[in-house]
Amino acid sequence: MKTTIVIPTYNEKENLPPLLEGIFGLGQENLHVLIVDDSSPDGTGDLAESLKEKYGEKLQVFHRPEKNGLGRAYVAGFAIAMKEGADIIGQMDADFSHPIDRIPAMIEAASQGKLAIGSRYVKGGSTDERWPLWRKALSRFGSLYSRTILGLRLNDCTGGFKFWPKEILSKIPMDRIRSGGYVFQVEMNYMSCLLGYETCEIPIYFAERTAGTSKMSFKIQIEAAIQVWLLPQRYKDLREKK
Ligand SMILES: Nc1nc2c(ncn2[C@@H]2O[C@H](COP(=O)(O)OP(=O)(O)O)[C@@H](O)[C@H]2O)c(=O)[nH]1
Ligand SMILES: [Mg+2]
Repeated sequence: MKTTIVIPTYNEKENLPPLLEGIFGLGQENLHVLIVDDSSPDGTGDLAESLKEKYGEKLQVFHRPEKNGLGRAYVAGFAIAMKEGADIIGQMDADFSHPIDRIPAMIEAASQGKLAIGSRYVKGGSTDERWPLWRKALSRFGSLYSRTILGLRLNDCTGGFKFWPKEILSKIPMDRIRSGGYVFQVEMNYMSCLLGYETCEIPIYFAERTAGTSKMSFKIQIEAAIQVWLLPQRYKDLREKK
């Protein structure tokens, strides 16, 4: 079974080489990585190209002309991964917040036909002690907010470490996604739940990045807060079918 992990990058040049080292060092069979870089000014895209020499066809790079949001980077990456025959499509951040050593467990869960979500808020999961209190509160609140408004039966609604069986991902109408930024994670979970797919939350420790900077912004947070309210109306047809 072919697994492709889609990794969006924007200014991640320090993280990319050790990240790929870690992922391919797992020795997991038939594991591929697709980097989606938004023309990072720090040269992450060129660096990714040069790493192809080391990893060969296991590493692919897709370049987008400008920074255009995490959600849109994923939509583009998912389409490529599926077109190239991936059976399982993973998604993870480039900054080591998502634990590489949980990848085999995530693939295992997805191979059973479930959406595997790396979860900070189930037993055994946690977030970095170094995370500032406001960031912890925001993350926790964001999850509860989405869960309550959308009726999601998930403990971690906003996390970005997920593995999709292609059977689920191919049924999600991604052309309807309007979220440009991080709220994309919630929108995808919502659609998957409306379509009746099962999820499996796998506990993770979410580490704070040690290199590079976060791209989270006030604008992204506002988009998320508003979009969550709009989703039920936007997917009324799917809700009614349920
Ligand atoms: N291609 C692309 N990647 C992005 C964009 N915004 C964030 N990322 C990447 O998405 C991942 C998560 O972003 P990060 O800044 O760590 O967000 P945080 O963990 O919520 O602070 C990282 O790999 C970023 O490089 C974007 O607009 N385009
Ligand atoms: Mg991060």
